[in-house]
Amino acid sequence: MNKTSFLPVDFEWGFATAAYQIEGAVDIDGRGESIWDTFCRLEPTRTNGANGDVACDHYHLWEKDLDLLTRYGAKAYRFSVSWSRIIPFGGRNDPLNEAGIAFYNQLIDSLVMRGITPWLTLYHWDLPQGLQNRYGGWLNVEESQLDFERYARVCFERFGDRVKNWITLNEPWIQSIYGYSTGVNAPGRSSTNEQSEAGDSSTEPWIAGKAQIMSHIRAVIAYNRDFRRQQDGQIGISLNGDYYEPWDSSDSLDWEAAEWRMEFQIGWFANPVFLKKDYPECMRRQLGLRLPQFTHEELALIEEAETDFYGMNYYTSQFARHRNAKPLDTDFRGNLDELQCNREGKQVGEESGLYWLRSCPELFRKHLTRVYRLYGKPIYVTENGCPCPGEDGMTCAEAVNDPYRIRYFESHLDAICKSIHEDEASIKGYFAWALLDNLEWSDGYGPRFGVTFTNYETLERTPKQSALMLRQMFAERQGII
Ligand code: LGS
Repeated sequence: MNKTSFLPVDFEWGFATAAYQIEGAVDIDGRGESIWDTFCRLEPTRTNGANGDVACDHYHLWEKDLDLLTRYGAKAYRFSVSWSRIIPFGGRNDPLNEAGIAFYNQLIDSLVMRGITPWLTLYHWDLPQGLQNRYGGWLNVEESQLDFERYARVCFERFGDRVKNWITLNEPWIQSIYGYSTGVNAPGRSSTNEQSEAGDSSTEPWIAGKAQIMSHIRAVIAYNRDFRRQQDGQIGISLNGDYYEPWDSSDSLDWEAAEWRMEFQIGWFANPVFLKKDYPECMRRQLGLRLPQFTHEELALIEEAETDFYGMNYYTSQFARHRNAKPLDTDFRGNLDELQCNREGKQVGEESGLYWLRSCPELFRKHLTRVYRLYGKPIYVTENGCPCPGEDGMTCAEAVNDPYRIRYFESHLDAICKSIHEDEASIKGYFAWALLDNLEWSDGYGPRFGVTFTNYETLERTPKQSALMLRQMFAERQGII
């Protein structure tokens, strides 16, 4: 094995999932409703008729899923907690649900007994419907951050003796933009999409973004002040982000557009969280006061909150082409077009089973290195994966043979190694998305991201080749075999 393909022995690796995508059992043991239950029920066409009522029934079959992790040799497992299982109505004065807490306690106990490190995401998009009803959920910055802090504290108190790795929020960008601009995710608000609830896409995404930033900040402060000394863990946030190259590499405006695109996607959250400063300049310039300001008190909290790591969710990359016309009020990209071809007609990466996802490991390397240089925190890749071409319609026997996914993983691990060895980035872990095929949000059960095939009729799980190959790849790279 080439010297630059090595990964340190303590490099963390495993598989990831999220509660609503796998658990099912939505009305069992006192769980309260979440905005995703409502979203799927009210307008089933928005999710291809799918919902999370059963999903992979992980709530009942969790031991089988942990058996898979053991079989795959995973060192770690990233999962999310459903807020409304812990606090059915969600609020800081609402009662706890001991049965929900017990579910996660047994899961965590079993992981620890198996020697698998739990990585717990507090929020993966399933806001309690109670908070949506009570005050509009993420649109109420003041209330939502206090309720999130209380929820986080309950999790630190009840799970923190065994959980040492915390991710506050998953992809606040997607929650804000898909939930409040395009309306394709819960709570499905948009001023442009006719299928959605009427919302104001020129302001709401930016408010929802601020509510999540402040929620993260408060959870981090709570951890650092009251739990860190005793529990000795780490806490971070998972941000999505594609890498953007200029559409015309000889045009400085396209270079600028590519940079702005990444600022609108990543800097939006990473500036306050990691650099402890205001939103990126280009956002303020385009959005003006539609982008909410931070008050002095909020800036003091931002200053205090020390976040330990950057969780990176990465799938694909694109080209950015600047626009000359004045941006629409609903524009959230930075006034540019996103394209899969550059000016010379060169396509970005290699096609996968989803039109928006093209495999671009070289650009992943650039992305890792850029993020490390800008924000200076250790990176854990908290999601990376793909569906294979044609996998959507395959039988189990066909799908378990997944060389495309194996190559995707291998080439993305190569990119990580290059970024570590040649670009000196600090990258400390990798989670493949996903442990098993699951509910792909508004795309329903079509796209299969799992390393395990899920039969949605029988709920049977069958390992794909990539699951076992990943174990092999890490063993080789970590010098274990
Ligand atoms: O399953 C989700 C994966 C799959 O692809 C996971 O829950 C999320 O955290 C994450 O967002 N995931 C994901 N992201 C890529 C989203 C790009 C969507 C582009 C659609 C273009 C119309």
